Amino acid sequence: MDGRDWKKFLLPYEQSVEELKVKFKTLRTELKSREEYAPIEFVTGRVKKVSSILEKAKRLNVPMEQLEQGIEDIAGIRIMCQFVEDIERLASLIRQREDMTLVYEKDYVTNKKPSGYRSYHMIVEYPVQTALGMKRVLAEVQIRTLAMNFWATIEHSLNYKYRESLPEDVLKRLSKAAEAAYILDQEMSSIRDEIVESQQLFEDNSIIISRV
Ligand code: 0O2
Repeated sequence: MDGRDWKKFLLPYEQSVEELKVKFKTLRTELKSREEYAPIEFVTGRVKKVSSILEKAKRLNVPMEQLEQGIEDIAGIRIMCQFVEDIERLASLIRQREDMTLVYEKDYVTNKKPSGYRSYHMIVEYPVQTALGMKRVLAEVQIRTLAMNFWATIEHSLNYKYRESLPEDVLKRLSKAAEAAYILDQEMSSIRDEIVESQQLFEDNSIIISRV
């Protein structure tokens, strides 16, 4: 594929990422305005870089004509939550949606990766309306806490720098940091009710102040 072909190939993925970001951001706003607790802190999304698609295809032995089925995270959505409990609540909201179909789930929250990585992955099929008609694309929705995201972001950038051959001492520190992030999540969960109540009070107060 040349540059123009890649551009065309990635169009439905770009559109899907944009639409899915809007949908999850809207879900957050809607839950908040119903005065319900929203298990979403913030949402990001990206389309995988061509070099990264090719690298993964090579690693998984996916032929070029099977990229659409073989690489499941070309369209990627990341949803950050405050508490570990929010992950399951959000996953169940996603399972109930009628605008996307769940294909399968990978639970790296209970089963962390050897690297220390923790996150909940849901592979969904999303029907996107293009100028040429409807196209079903695969998208990966990653759900994680703020602490898990902090760790994964740092580890990802270090891996990028060292090209996956991290020095031993950095690996050890990362492993300790993953443990610290896990403990932080547990501590926050243990005072979850107090935190949620105080955040709601703060929001109610801000509404009263902005109305005055
Ligand atoms: P990009 O393009 O840089 O955003 P695999 O990729 O095959 O090793 P697996 O189990 O198939 O792993 O994972 P999956 O569900 O395909 O998800 C891959 C993505 O999950 C990665 O995208 C990361 O976003 C995240 N991820 C998985 N493992 C780790 C890890 O050990 N550390 C960090 N920081 N992130 C991880 P890419 O490949 O980074 O894509």
